[in-house]
Amino acid sequence: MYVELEKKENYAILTLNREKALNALNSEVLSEIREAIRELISDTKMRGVIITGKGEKAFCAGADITEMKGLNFDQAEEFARKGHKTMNMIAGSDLISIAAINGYALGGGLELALACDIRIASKNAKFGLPETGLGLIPGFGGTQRLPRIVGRGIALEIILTGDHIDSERALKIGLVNHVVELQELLPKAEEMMQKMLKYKGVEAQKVARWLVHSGSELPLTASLEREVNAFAEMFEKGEPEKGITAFLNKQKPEF
Ligand code: DAK
Repeated sequence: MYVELEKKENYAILTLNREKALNALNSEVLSEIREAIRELISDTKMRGVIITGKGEKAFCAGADITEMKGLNFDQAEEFARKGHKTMNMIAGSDLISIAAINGYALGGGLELALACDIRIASKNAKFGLPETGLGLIPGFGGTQRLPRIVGRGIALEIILTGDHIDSERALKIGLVNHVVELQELLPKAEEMMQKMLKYKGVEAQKVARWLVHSGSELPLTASLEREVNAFAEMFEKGEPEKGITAFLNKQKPEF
C-alpha cells in the first residue's frame, strides 16, 4: 500500500508511503489517495484530513518522473486528468484539509499541498515547481492554484525559475501558514485540526469553506450575493439557534 490512512475520532491522517522514491506520485499512489478520500467522504464521522509524507526527507517529490517518460498526447492527458481528479477530490470535498509538509514538496507534491485548505511546514521543508526544467508544465493544478495563493508575480517566479524555496520564504509569501520543528509538525497539524473541529458549526464550516473556495471563480458582486443567500439559509438549518443560545447562556456550543 502506498497510502496509509489512520482514522481518529473525526479526522484522519493520510500518509504517502513511498519513502524510497521520496513519496513521488505514480498512478497507483494517485488512485490510492482517491480511494482513501472516497472512504473518508463516505464516513459521516470524518470531517477533516491531514496529508503528510512518510519519513523525514520528503512530503512528496512530485509526479513520478519515470512514469512520464515517453507519454504520447492521450497518455499525458490521462495522467494529467488522474492528477486533477485527485486534487479536485481533496479541494472539492467537504473535508477540511491540512498539508503537513515534512520535507521536499516539489512539482505534483507542491500541487497536492496547494489543493489543501491549509499548509504547515517543518523547518527543513523545500518547495518548488521544477517542471519547466524537465520540459513540462506544472500539470496537477500548479499554474492555477499557486497564483491564487501567493499572487501572480511570485507564482511566475517559482514556475519560471524552478528554484527551490525554503520554509522561511514560504512563510513570508503566504505559501504556508506556519513553520515548526519537524517533530512538532504532526502535533501542530492535529492541534489545529482538533481546534477547528471543536465547538464549531459543522454546516457553518462546510458553507464557509465552499464560499471561500468557489468565490474566487466568480465576480465579487456575484460571490457577495452568494454569501448573503448562504447566510440566510443557515438560519433554516438550526445551527445559529444552537450557537447563539449557547453564547447567551455562557455555555460552549455542541453542534
Ligand atoms: N519521481 C520518481 N522518482 C523520484 C522523484 C520523482 N519525482 N524524485 C525523487 N525520486 C527518486 C530518485 O530517483 C531516487 O531513486 P533511486 O535512484 O534511489 O532509485 C530516490 O527518489 C531518492 O532521490 P535522490 O537520490 O535524487 O535524492 P536527493 O536527496 O539527491 O535529491 C531531490 C532529492 C528531491 C532534490 C531530487 O530527488 C529531485 O530533484 N527529484 C525530482 C523532483 C522533481 O523534479 N519533481 C517534479 C516532478 S515533475 C503533467 C502532469 C503532472 C506534472 C506535469 C505535467 N501533465 C501530464 C501535463 C507534474 C510534474 C512533476 O511533478
